[in-house]
Amino acid sequence: MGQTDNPLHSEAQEADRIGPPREEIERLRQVLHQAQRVVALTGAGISAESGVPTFRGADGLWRQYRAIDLATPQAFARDPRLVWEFYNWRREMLAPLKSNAGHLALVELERQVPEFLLITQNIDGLHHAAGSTNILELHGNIWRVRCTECGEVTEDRTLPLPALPTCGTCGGLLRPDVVWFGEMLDTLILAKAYEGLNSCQALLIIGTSGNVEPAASMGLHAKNHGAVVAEINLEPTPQTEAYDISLLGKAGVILPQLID
Ligand code: BV8
Ligand code: ZN
Repeated sequence: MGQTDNPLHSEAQEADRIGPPREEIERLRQVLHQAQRVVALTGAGISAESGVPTFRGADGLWRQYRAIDLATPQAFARDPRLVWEFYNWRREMLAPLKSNAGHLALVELERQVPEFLLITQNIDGLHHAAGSTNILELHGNIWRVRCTECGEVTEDRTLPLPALPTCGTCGGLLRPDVVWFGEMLDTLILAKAYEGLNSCQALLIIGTSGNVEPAASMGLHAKNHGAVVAEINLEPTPQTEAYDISLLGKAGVILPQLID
């Protein structure tokens, strides 16, 4: 497909307009039919069609709200009120949003394949809301809070939470139960993720720009362990060349075509 004469026509728009080639979709459908164990790794792109801003998009959280500066333990130590203002704003924005066809297609896929594991980088809880069950939340969940003193973790959907919310058990300052930049991921969650990546026959990587580690290296890890790796994304990523299949377009349009 040559470049169109209209310079404003971005590659992503073009890809979205025509969709991926039918034979590539068919090839991936075959792989999924034959696979015993399938893993899906998702990022912000799968929630974009629900109205959740991604991180790097034009309206992205990192452009407008310096998310990468606020989503750190240093920022929270320096100004917990500002960081809570950021998370309360995201909670209020997320609260009315619903899962989309992409999330629902993964619920259906979980029903169709013998063994399915969903690894998500998203903290919005939309996979759970859609009905997925075997989920690993690599970066936590914005609807859970954790006490910085006693460590108690609870789900709290209060909108908004107080400016500086405190623990019901010990009175300590609460923080969002998410993984910030520079923080280690939960070791048990990571162990389960790599157990799935080591043993799956097919890995779908959906709606992630492949910039944030350790998630960004999980595709290559699965490929080195013998999996067929397929990327479903609006645009190519730094890892696309290394994968077996690349379907360019919207997750909510492509994923339903992969299931019966
Ligand atoms: C760690 C929760 C070990 C919080 C998130 C220097 C200093 C310190 C650390 C580092 C450093 N250099 C590297 C690091 C490691 C760092 C990292 O990777 N940094 C990056 C920025 C370089 N990683 C960490 O710190 C991790 N911890 O490594 O521990 C360690 C310990 C100490 C010191 C060093 C190492 C922790 C990372 C977790 C951070 N927390 N979220 C919050 O959200 O508030 S990350 C957050 O951003 C998300 O969870 C997500 O993971 C990430 C955004 O990425 P994406 O999901 O890919 O979203 P993005 O917008 O980028 O892309 C969307 C894609 O979808 C696009 O490609 C778009 O085209 C596509 N798309 C859009 N619409 C659609 C679509 N596709 C399909 N359909 C559509 N409709
Ligand atoms: Zn406490």
